[in-house]
Amino acid sequence: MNTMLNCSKRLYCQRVAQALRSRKSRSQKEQVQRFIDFKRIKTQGGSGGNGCISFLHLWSNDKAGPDGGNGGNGGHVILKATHSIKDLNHVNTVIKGTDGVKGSNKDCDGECADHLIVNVPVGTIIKNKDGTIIGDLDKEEVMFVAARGGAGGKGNHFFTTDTEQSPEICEYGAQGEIMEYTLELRSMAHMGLIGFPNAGKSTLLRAISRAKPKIAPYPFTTLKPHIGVVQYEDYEQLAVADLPGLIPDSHKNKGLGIQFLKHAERCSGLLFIIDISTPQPLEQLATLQYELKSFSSDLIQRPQLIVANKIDLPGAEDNYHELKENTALEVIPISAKVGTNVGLLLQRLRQMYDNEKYSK
Ligand SMILES: Nc1nc2c(ncn2[C@@H]2O[C@H](COP(=O)(O)OP(=O)(O)OP(=O)(O)O)[C@@H](O)[C@H]2O)c(=O)[nH]1
Ligand SMILES: [Mg+2]
Repeated sequence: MNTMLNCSKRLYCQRVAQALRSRKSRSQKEQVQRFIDFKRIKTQGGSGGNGCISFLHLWSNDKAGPDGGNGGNGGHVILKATHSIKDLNHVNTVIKGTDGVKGSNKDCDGECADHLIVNVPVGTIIKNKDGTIIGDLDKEEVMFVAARGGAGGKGNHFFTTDTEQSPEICEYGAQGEIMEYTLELRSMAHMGLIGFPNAGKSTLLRAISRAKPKIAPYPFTTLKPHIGVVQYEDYEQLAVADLPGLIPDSHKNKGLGIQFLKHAERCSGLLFIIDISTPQPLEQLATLQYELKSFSSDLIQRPQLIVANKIDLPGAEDNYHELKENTALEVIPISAKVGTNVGLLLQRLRQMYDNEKYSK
């Protein structure tokens, strides 16, 4: 415990903003909000309105000529980047644009449909069916036309010529484009919690934020990422992602595999959560690092910190010393369940975040 105290003393000497713990009680609602950072969507532009065939009859002139109006154009489906939303939860998997209105008699053209604007978070990457990146919405208000609406059909008035004074033809409105895309978020959180199933990742996220991931003593409780926000006294906010558990050979797509590692790729820093109550913590850490390295060499270069969780359990102290002595990275012993050293961890997180921010 001496090392723990020294570590905390050193940190408290440097002035770091304190993390705020919310005093407001957690909502009692059962529904849990998951964070969606990847979605396949199908978009269809609105169809154009049909043209009209009509001939005008007046009291003075029974054959006053063709007066069929044109149909209106169908609306496009447009994706627009905005800071006001954070994930792809609300984006429907099938998005259909509005149809144009058909033309009518007395040369009335149908109304063109409004474009359908779907908001997506800033940092959304758009890939086509082959996986090629075709759009990157990296700034507020940048738009991407995901499917064009069809043009409106011409009415019979349009087809009147010198030789054909009463055409009985018109056009159908064109169908809107049908496209398929994959939407992905470039960045999901500042820190990602990486660990084996049951290491206590969800318990830690609950302890430091208002997020409500399910906690249970069996593996793979968490199947989709959850994001929690840590608030600091200087109003800075740090997003932490609770990711599904990783198992050996994940990079070969075992367990939740590649899907999991893709979530990890969208976090700027990595927090390795080791269950320190189980023997051979070094092996746990080596496996986690090997999996990340095998997936992407860039991933393992990100800022990282080791969290030795469950320090309250018997035997944990010895395992902690074994881990600490054999790794060059900083190890912080905590108990997410009891709350030991959680404040210190939050300070350390803030330091890492500040270092990253100011080094850019
Ligand atoms: N004694 C003790 N138990 C803990 C601690 N942290 C978590 N646990 C317990 O460990 C079990 C697993 O915790 P979770 O938070 O669900 O683990 P997880 O890493 O999110 O697991 P997956 O979602 O399956 O990957 C639960 O029964 C927790 O109560 C701790 O610091 N001390
Ligand atoms: Mg979990």
